[in-house]
Amino acid sequence: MLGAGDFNRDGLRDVLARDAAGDLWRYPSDAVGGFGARVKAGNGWSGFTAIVGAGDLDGDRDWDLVATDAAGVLWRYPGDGKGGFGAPAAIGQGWKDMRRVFSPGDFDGDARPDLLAVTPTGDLRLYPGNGAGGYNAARLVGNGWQSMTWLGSPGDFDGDLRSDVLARTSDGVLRLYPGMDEAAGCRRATSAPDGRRWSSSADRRRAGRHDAARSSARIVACAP
Ligand SMILES: [Ca+2]
Ligand SMILES: [Ca+2]
Ligand SMILES: [Ca+2]
Ligand SMILES: [Ca+2]
Repeated sequence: MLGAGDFNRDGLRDVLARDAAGDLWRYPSDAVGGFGARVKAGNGWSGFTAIVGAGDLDGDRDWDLVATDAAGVLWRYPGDGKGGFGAPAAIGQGWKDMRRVFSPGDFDGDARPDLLAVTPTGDLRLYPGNGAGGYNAARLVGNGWQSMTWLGSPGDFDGDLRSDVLARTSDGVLRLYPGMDEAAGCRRATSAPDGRRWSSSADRRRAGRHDAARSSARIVACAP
């Protein structure tokens, strides 16, 4: 499984998966928690070391993919809004040894989707989407991330309108790393998930008090 996004513009998130032959398949959501029949989305994808649903990277309202190859080149595959992808464009290099590449969505709060990557030495780098199909220069937002056994994004989990990151530590603790405050950098993980905290986030979301949530955040670091 490679990432989710609405690649055919029906308003429902799809899932992409690559099979052993290098074919790319799209599994459309059936809107009731399952998937419809898979649809072939391309072939020749076997050479990529990472394939990531990147959000709408180029601003044309269709979901795009980014992929890294064995030579370390980062490619953008523009979604065509019909479940397929247009001709790729090389948008970066030096990605050969990244341990993990994923898109949390908009992590820094500028409404453009971003990319996060863990380097071989455990640095967590934020590549802010530039709204024009590429990424601005990376920002170091944490270190020590090589010890994480899983990384991903649940979207905006805490209701502050920024996408967040979930990480599982080597001792099995799941941590939520809230999306960045643009003015001050990255926030420390608040806690392992617990029911009370999540329900208070839901309450806050329902009340629409996003500004209060933001101003109460104390930004210190993204390091685990
Ligand atoms: Ca869809
Ligand atoms: Ca796009
Ligand atoms: Ca962003
Ligand atoms: Ca958030």
